[in-house]
Amino acid sequence: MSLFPNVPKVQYEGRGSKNPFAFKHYNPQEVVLGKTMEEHLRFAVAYWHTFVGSGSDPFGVGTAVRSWDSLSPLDKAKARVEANFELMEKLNIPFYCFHDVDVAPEGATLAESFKNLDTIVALLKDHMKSTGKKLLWNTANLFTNPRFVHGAGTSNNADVFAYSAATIKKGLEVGKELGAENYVFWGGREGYESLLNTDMKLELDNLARLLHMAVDYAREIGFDAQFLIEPKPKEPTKHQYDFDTATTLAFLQNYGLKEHFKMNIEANHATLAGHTFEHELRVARINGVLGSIDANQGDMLLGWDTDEFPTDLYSTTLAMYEILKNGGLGRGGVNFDAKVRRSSFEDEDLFYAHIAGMDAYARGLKAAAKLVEERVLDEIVENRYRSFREGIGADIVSGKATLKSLEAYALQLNQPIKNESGRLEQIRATLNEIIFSV
Ligand code: XUL
Ligand code: CO
Repeated sequence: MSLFPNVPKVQYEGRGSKNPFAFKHYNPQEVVLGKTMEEHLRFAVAYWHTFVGSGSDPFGVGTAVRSWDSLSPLDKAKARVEANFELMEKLNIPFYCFHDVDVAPEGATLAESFKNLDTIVALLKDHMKSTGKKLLWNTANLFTNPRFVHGAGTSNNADVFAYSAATIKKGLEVGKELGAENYVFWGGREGYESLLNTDMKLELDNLARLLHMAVDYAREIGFDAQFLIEPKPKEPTKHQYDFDTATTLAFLQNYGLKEHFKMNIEANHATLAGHTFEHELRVARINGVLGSIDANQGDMLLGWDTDEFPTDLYSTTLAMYEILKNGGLGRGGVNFDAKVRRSSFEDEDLFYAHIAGMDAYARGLKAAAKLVEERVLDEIVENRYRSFREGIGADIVSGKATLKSLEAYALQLNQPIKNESGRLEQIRATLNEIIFSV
């Protein structure tokens, strides 16, 4: 029985198609720079937004109208599994991602929660087997329940730390059971409200202890997923420890965890941290830790995580540029950590939203491939830094230069020192031409 009877299978019809249930740019088998679009993009559905999200906000209850709304918690969970695989099939999306509590209702005890999870995981496994769909990543929700009021791994309460550890242990077992390609850690409440009552050093040490335990346990059970850590500066906590990529990287290095983790970079988290998405991707890329992305976009007029479906072609182009320069995302993918607007409450909107996001990333990929192929930015950057390839610049780069030799050089320089224009307006015009040509 179909849960989305009004939605046909979505196919690629190409530019100019007026069919709202068709891709205009995402053509899975089209080859771009030697790989198919499907291989480049590895799209994933975010279970929480798509099947659990209701459209509620701090001022209003949910608006979404779903066929499973009136069912009991466990039947609702089962209906959502059906909905997940039908939506993935109709949209030709190969992967999905979930938190434990997205797929199965929490019980009164931890043991009961595990039991509910086991029931749904068995169902997910059956569907994965019959459809060939895969799990990009799973994670443990250590932020919604009131027990996490003071944090999870960074709680002041050791019982909460133990509960969190048990939940992660189960998450790793579930990941192994379902063949997850990655496992995500997002520290939703791993931060603080005020330093007045916070032992920052103990909290950070404990967070590292918990992550080391997870690394050890995954090894013990033979779960070989890529571990990902997802930075976010704030919300729900006022200050979150995994503020941005650079901060998270320093934490991982400080605690001997860097070799075990890569980053899951989310566009809206980047902008909340005062960065662009491409900045976060660049920092991850040049440090060898770009693992996966949560594809969405924020609203620059609002100061919170609006998790909109990505439609900004500038952003998807520059994101895909970083990803191509990274040699791809490896075992990672493009997870739509995005929700339909509260006013888009019909089932069909879930499909239109994914089509919009997939087409925006396909266009971003095509434009980025052109930038790479034609070496547009490479040439600009190479030319801009050419002074470091000869003379004194080459001495600096090779390590031959010292403060003394640089002083001798600087003393005989003609003044004023000559600089060249950065040509930013011209570069942006070129970028416009490329984005709108694909
Ligand atoms: C929250 C967020 C999470 C993580 C997974 O802002 O992005 O959904 O992606 O816990
Ligand atoms: Co996310």
